[in-house]
Amino acid sequence: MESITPNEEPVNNKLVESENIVETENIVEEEEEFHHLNNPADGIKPIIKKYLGTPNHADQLGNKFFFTDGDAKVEVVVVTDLIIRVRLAPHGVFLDEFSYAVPKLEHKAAEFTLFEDENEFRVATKSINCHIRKQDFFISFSDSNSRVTSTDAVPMHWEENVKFGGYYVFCTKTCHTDESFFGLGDKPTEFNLRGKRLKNWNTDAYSFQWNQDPLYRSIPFYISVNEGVAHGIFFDNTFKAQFDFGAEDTTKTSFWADGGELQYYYIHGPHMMDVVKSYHTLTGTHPMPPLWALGYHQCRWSYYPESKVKKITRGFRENKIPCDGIYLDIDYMDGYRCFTWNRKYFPDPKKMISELAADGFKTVVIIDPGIRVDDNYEVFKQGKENRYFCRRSDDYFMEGHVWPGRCQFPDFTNPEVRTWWGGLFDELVQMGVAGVWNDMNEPAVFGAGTFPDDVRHQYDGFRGSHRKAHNVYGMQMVRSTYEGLRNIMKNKRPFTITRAGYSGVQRFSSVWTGDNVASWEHLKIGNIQCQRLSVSGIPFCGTDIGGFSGEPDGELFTRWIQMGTFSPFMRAHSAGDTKEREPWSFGEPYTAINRKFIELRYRLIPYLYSTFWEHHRYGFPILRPIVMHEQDVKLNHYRQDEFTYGDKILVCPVMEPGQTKRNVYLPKGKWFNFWTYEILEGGKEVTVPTPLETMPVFVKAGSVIPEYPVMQYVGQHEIEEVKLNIYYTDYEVNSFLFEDYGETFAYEQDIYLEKKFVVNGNSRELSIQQSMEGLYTPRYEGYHINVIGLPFKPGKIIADGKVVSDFIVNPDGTVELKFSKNFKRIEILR
Ligand code: MIG
Repeated sequence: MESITPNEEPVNNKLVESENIVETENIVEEEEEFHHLNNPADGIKPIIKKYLGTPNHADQLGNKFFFTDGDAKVEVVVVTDLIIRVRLAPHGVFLDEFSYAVPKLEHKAAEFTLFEDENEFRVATKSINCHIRKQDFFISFSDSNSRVTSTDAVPMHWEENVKFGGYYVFCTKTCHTDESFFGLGDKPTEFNLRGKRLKNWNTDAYSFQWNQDPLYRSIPFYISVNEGVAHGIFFDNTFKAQFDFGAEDTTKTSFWADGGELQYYYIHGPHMMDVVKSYHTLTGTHPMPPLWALGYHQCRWSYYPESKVKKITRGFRENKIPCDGIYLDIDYMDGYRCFTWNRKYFPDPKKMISELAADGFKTVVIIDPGIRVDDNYEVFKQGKENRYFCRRSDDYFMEGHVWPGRCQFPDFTNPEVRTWWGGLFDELVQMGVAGVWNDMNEPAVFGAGTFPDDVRHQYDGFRGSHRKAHNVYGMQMVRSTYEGLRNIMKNKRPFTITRAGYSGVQRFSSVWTGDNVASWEHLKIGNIQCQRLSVSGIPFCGTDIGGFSGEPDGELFTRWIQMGTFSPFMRAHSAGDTKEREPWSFGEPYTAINRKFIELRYRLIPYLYSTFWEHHRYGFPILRPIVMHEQDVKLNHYRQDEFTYGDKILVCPVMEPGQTKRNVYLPKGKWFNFWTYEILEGGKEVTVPTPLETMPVFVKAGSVIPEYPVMQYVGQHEIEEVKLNIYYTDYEVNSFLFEDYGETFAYEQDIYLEKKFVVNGNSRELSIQQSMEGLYTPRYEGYHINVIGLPFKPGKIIADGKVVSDFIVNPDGTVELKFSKNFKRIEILR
């Protein structure tokens, strides 16, 4: 009989059957009693969704609770006080526990209890409840104030996937009128996902467009905000999956996958920030990047030969535009064979890389997954000998065409392959390569798009076809890269960047948003994507500044540099068939403005680095959308232009040509215009002039913003003093400064310094207190303190009990003084 379920979509593409669920079950029972003796095909029932029945039983095993309707089983695991995991086994058999996203499931909840009454079972932690309704197996969650945050609209269900020999698995929850949705990684659509249906299947999406779906990454994690309360759902299933946020039916939110388990984590808020932090406790955070990686990176497809690379790097130094990273795209290789060099273009790569390094440039090289089938090529030979490449299910190696021609592909889901691959970087590292760029790892295959479904993967011993491994392939590739580099580079932090990824990829890599286009629309898309990636657990992200394909004019390029200054990752990149695309390529006034902003990037490195620490250590994102600051204001659920960079700096990129002013929303509180020091009251929109040489940047009152002197690259010279910009406040505000070696893993042994500043003031005085924790001692001795926005003329300054007579009051009212980096308290008095 011909399959009635098409390959792509469940046959019942409607998420919710119109017929009553109970009735469906009756039909099933009746039919089961009837036996066709002569024509078995007559007895085949149409494929329909099956729903959980009624829970008749509960068992407890430690922090795990099991409920069953007699056949299907549901497991409820208390992970922390705020996180509960739910799993469904349609016929009572759970899969082995294994997840690439959650390396180790911690059991941190101290208290949890199972309650039962006539209506429900209830698993309760100190802060949340998971209710299992007896009448219909509806699962819902509530907080300790009995406020229900999430509830099933129909019981969890499944449908036979005959092409797979397993089940599509579904979960459908109630979607409230005012509910908004955020997250899901890199989707190029409105920031608020309400009303959208989206798919997760890593895809090479050259010149993608607004609303195109899916793109390169699969992050099955979303945050709901309803009536001011947030919760998250992390659907840890690597199969092709979909999410529907009230698109098909405005009253329902669903997520489902083509196979695998229905397994999700409910993550309680009540604040969006709490949800993101908890998501990071499951999937991990980004390690501290090498400090240089926070600088500016220059890329192109491709800079070659060596003389061209040198011309570009010289261009930066001659134009006095800071730059740290220089990239070699695929043409550096010999016939696109990974781990080889085209010796005609690069006769002595080691020498070139060390010369670049002497001039402050770190070389990053691209490495793709496709390995050319070529018995004279060492990497292929090793992979073939050891059977490291992916096999089809009929047991021959899977082949596909990519840049090198006919290729086979390492199975990065095999730990042995990852170790081997990681070791291959040895020579590149010995040559001085500082970072690796992983591309095409969706995986992309010319023509076919990606691997066939039947390709087998080792999946860390848990076995998988490509259906299951596809979305994690890229993540495991960059994991292998990162772990290999880390091993080889010993105590030095590697830099990695990947195109594809799955939840948890942030433990191993930064990402860029892929092949965007040089258009104003793409500037907007990139702005949204970076904010979205940030709340989806991927902090170190950026766009191809200028747009990968097409030609930006000077204005668009400059506006993009401005936005990129406030992207966690800042890299310009362009396709091979485009015109020169360096920050000086457009002439004046663009070059000067680009320089000013890239310099600003470098000045703010200690601020960005401290924010990175907040991410790494505490799970805060680097970019924070407005809704994350004020989720209780419904209008903020739709703001997607402005965002904060860390906690203290608010920016709004200019994303229209010729725009001379624009409105910017400032959250409640007082803000300083970064350029003019004008003080503005937040909680409303303000109109800001936006001539090309500037963009809206605001600093929260009371902030201490640390600044490094402008250098042409990180570490160009020893820092003699750190500037602290202190913005006046009349309420107490805390700021942080994180310092360490900037390139080693000593921070894992607590060798770092975490400084805390507390600023407070009134009409007569301003005080700044500093406290420190940690074992690191920076080499500079003093601070250059710059106090902004004092409402009085300072008469006296007292630092650690002593009068400071040496200070300057500038015409703009700022006050400057120098003092020891070890100060405890400075008071500025009228
Ligand atoms: O098929 O390596 O997104 O950044 O320059 C194109 C060449 C392959 C796609 C990447 C792009 C890179 C390009 N790559």
